Amino acid sequence: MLTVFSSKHLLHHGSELKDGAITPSFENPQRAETILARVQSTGLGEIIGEREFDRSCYIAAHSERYVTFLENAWTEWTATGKTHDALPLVWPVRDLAIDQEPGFIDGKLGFYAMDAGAPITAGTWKAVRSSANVALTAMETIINGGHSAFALCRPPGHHAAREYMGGYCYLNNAAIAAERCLSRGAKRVAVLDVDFHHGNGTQNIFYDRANVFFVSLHGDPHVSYPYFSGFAHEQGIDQGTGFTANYPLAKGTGWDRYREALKNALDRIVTYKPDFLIVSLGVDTFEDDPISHFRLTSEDFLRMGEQIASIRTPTLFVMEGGYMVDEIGINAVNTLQGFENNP
Ligand code: OKP
Ligand code: ZN
Repeated sequence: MLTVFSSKHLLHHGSELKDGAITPSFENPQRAETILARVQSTGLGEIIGEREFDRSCYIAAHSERYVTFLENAWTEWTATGKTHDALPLVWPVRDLAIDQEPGFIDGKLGFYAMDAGAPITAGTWKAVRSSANVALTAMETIINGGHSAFALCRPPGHHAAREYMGGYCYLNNAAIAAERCLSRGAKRVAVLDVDFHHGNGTQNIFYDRANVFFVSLHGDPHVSYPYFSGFAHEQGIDQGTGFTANYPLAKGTGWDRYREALKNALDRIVTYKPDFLIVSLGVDTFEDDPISHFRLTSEDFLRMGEQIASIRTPTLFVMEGGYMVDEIGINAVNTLQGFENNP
């Protein structure tokens, strides 16, 4: 399988607000480097760099003013004399005014963020753009006839909505790739999100759409981040009704229960008859993940890949989460090898 990767991800390394303290982010550069090393040592396939894409490709999935905010945020932040990472500190919840963009960076950070888990650093925008370009480059090879590809994206994207960042995510790489398929002639695209956390951003972008079927398996939001999204009753709205499917799973879910839910999700995707499948591949469902609580083993990721391959649809894998860095390469590449080995 072809891998697309950009070293520009190294430009992004920041902090997060966790358990009441500012700490180095679990989402660190070593994650992508470890996956890359495993792609190389297993001989998964060719590795290529990313192409440049026009910003209109990002605006297909995000608002123009949000992309402009991301481009300028670091400059506006440092213009106030600050030198450390930018994190938001006030959010427009419920009845507060959301009718206009604030005129100052502190206000903008809260306006365009769902949490304090997506720091803006000096290199963030360059890394974020390269991550989206990695997804677009890999998608392009499938649109042009390839059967599968791996976008080794970092930072991840599935918590990024049309107009906000959060949960380590800025641009929604999977959503941007899905929009690209549609603009290149696809009629229907399915996005299968197997990251431990609900892909609220992808759901938000496609919630009222029938031409993108979003399906997510994740930790029950009653007790798991992002808490405010991913319940089973969230199934889409207007024309999109029935084209979002959520499978919240209990703490401690292991392969037996996961496999059943995945089978059900894949059956629904087959019924939908998508031209392309995009997998938001998070491996934080691993038993030893430090911030999640499912119990999949490294072997289980092989089976997950086999099961995804069984629907015989051109498939783009987009890297999302996974924080047990020692095993992240094994688990991610096992999924891809499982996919390739399916007879
Ligand atoms: C990003 B991705 C809970 C802390 C949650 C944010 C997690 C973001 C996960 N104690 N922090 O979906 O892997
Ligand atoms: Zn996750």
